[in-house]
Amino acid sequence: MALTGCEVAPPEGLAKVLDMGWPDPITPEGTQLYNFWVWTWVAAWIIGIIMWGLFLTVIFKWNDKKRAKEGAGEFPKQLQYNVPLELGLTILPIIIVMTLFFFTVQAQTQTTALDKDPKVTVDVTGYQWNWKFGYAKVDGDLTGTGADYDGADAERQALADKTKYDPEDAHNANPIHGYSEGDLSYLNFNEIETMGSTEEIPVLVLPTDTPIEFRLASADVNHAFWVPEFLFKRDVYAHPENNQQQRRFQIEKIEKTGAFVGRCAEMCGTYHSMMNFEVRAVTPDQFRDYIQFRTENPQAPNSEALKAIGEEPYATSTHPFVTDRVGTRDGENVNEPNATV
Ligand SMILES: [Cu+2]
Repeated sequence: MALTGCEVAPPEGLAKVLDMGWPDPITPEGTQLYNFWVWTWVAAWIIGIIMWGLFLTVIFKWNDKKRAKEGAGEFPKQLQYNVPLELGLTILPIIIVMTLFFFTVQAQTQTTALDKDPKVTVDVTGYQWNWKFGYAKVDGDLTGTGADYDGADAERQALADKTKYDPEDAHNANPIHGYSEGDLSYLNFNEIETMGSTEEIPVLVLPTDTPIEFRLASADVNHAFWVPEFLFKRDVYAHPENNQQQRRFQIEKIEKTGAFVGRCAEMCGTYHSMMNFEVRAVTPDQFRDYIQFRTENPQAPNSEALKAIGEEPYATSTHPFVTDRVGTRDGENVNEPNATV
């Protein structure tokens, strides 16, 4: 067990042991959850060591064999009905549970709070088995023009809204609380979108040091949006509101630039494990150039926009997978990064 924690040089090494494999967080919310996790383990270890110590002391100091050897009587001195001790052993666990509860609520409240005044709002659509990202709103100081950017695609949204009801003369019209089974009106559509494919991992470009809102929805089954470095995941539902799910969550900021892998964390079918994406955190200046490039070049793919701001054009934290069944039988299921097929 000790050897599995190979990186042991303090202080980073010690943190690696205490965080039990959690990645280093890149958001304030992640840091809060990280600290909660580590300190819960510290408290658990302290209590565990005390309890094991007591068990072992009792087992070895006052066991029957040892007492027989010492020529002591059959029973040791009986110490039941010690009221202060029993009161203490009742109150102490209550204090421990209350302390854990307090820090749980604190971390959870900060993580799920929707008062972070987002400057960028991203629509995330999960589907079997990939992701689509779109920019719904970008604040004026991040657009390059000074004006707020509204990225909703009114035309496609209007088309989606039309799917809400079946024509009344259809067979079994409007079966779900009056809505059509094929209702897609809850999905969000954007002018600038980044869509994953079998050949290309979708790269979601986001600025650092900026509050960001994510709005999640699934086009089919349940998925979950998970960036390990956020130390947070949220289920992605179809009809989130009807399913009593909060589709929005916010982060105060991403604290450093870089490429961070994202994954689907809800078993969603055959290629669930290949449903990866990448968050590419860039500086606010780069992000401004990126949004400008994509609004001015609506036909250009995401990779070109990334190249234009001096970034790697394709995902660097993960790679696409071959998803045809024939090709995966020999275990060679890794695509050449970004090979064109
Ligand atoms: Cu999924």
